[in-house]
Order: sequence, then structure tokens, then C-alpha cells
Amino acid sequence: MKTLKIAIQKSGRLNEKSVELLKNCGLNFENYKSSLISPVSNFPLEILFLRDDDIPEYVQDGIADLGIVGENVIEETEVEVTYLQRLGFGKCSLKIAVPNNNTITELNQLNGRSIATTYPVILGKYLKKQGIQSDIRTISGSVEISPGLGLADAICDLVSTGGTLKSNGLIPFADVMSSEAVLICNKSNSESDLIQELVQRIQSVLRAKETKYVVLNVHRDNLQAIIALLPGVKSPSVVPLAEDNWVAVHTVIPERDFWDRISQLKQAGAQGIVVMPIEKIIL
Ligand code: PRT
Ligand code: ZN
Repeated sequence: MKTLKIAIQKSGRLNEKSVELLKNCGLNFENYKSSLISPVSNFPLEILFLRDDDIPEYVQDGIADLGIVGENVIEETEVEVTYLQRLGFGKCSLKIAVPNNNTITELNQLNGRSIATTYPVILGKYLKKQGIQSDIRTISGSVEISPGLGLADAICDLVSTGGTLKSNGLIPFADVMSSEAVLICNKSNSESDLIQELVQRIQSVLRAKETKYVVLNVHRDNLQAIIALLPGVKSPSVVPLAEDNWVAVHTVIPERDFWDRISQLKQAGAQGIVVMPIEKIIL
């Protein structure tokens, strides 16, 4: 059987979450910082640890079959790969920011001004679409200090908390793209059974992460009202309790509207609510 190769970031913001995701898929491998390649003992897969910038091309060229990398890097490298799954981590936005004492308030005021960035391709396309002609200054890092040094009038960089912009006296001005880590594969093998198996495992882990397992006690008089509030995988399990007319309802609730649902359930008569994390949901 063919052994697949998946490229993930060796160190940096996406490394830990990528390793955690693969381990949660039941894959057994060593995560030695010194090795570039690590075999998985219980699945025909090898993990390649690379710089994130190299991952899209490795996947495009078939050196790796799969990769986990930020959408920003894929867009910047302009590779031809297949997107398989958004992974929900490494979320950030590529933004144009200007010094907070600046008079720039509209996009067309960037005409003829300079913008420092490590993302010249994405920024170039964005400005072209907006009909703006700026001088794009490509630099390799520490973009946020360039206006202070007089190197550029504005910057275009990734932002997550906004702390870096703030501490450098910059304010976000325009959203160029939003990004998160995604699973990609080489264009020619997205249909492979092994890749599909891996994607299904990843999806079952992601689904479980977005959902909580909830058990609640309810009097039979309130049962229909409670059931009406539950989304559930199918319909909830209802288990009789030792006390007459009381049942335990078992169900799953999406993380995103968790607190709203819980307070609605309490109002409808739910008691003794127990919430548990879910490891996997296989449909
Ligand atoms: O060594 P290697 O080349 O592999 O790593 P790298 O240094 O190029 O990348 P790394 O590890 O910094 O980021 C990897 C990926 O994480 C990026 O390509 C994005 O997809 C994603 N990501 C998510 C981020 C951020 N959030 C982020 N905040 N990448 C970088 N930043 C930087 C940003 O450039 C700025 O300097 O963090 C600073 C801003 O952060 P806040 O929180 O202050 O706004
Ligand atoms: Zn990088």
C-alpha cells in the first residue's frame, strides 16, 4: 500500500495545533523537534516537518501528498492545490494599517503611497482590484516597525489580537483577506481512499470539538418543551430515573450557542445539567 506524506509546520504558530489534530485522529508518531520526517506507526503515513512557506509548493509538486498550512501562504505562493478542509485554528486577517497620527481615512489616499509587506502578491491583487496604485515594498519581517523608521507610509500584515499594531502606534485600515489553517492535497490525488479516510477522521475530530455532550434531568411534564429546544445528532436519548416521572435526557449541543441553549433549557425545567467534552463524532 502507498504511504502518504503530510507536510506540517516544523515550529511556529501552526505546529502544536497540527500535531494535536493528527494525534486526535488516532495517529501514533514521535514529534522530535530534530527530525524532518516521522513515520506513523498505525497508518500508512509519514509526517514531514517543514517551514510553512515551503508547504504549498511541496504539495503542488507531489513531494508531499497533503499539507496543513495557512490560507495566506497558499494565496501568496499562488500554487495549484486542492482545498480539503478548513481546520478552525491559526485564524488571522491580513490587514492594511496606518500610523494612528495619520490623515489617511480612505483607500484611494493610498494612491502613490508606500506599503511595506511580506505579502506582495496578495496585496498587489487586492490593490489592483480596488484600482489603487501604491508602491509595494516587500520586506522579510518586522513589517510593523517600517512606518516608524520612515520606510513606508502604511503596512500590510497579519493581525490576530491586534496587540502588535497597537504597540507600534498603528491602526487597522482595510481588510485584505482572512485566513485560517487548512488541509490541502495535491490536485491529482484528492479521490484517493487513504486521503478520504484521513479527511473523515479529521472531520470527526473537528465536529466533536464544536459540540458538547449534555445530560440533564427533567420532569416528564417538561419533557416535550425540553426536546423542542434540542438540536441533537438525531433525537435525544431519554432514560428513566429511579424517581417517578423524572428522566435523564442525553444529547449534544453545538459549542457556538452553548450558553444560550443552557439557559433556555434551565428555564424550561432542566436540572442537574452535566456537560462533557466529546472525542469524536462519526456520522
Ligand atoms: O518558520 P516558519 O516560516 O514556518 O514560520 P513563520 O514565522 O513564517 O510563521 P508563523 O509561525 O509566525 O505563522 C504561521 C501561520 O500562522 C501564518 O502563516 C498564519 O497563517 C498564522 N497566523 C495566525 C499568524 C498570526 N495569527 C499572527 N498573528 N501569523 C503571524 N502572525 C504575526 C503577525 O505577522 C504579526 O507580527 O503576529 C503578529 C500580530 O499578532 P497580534 O496578535 O499582535 O495581532
Ligand atoms: Zn514562514
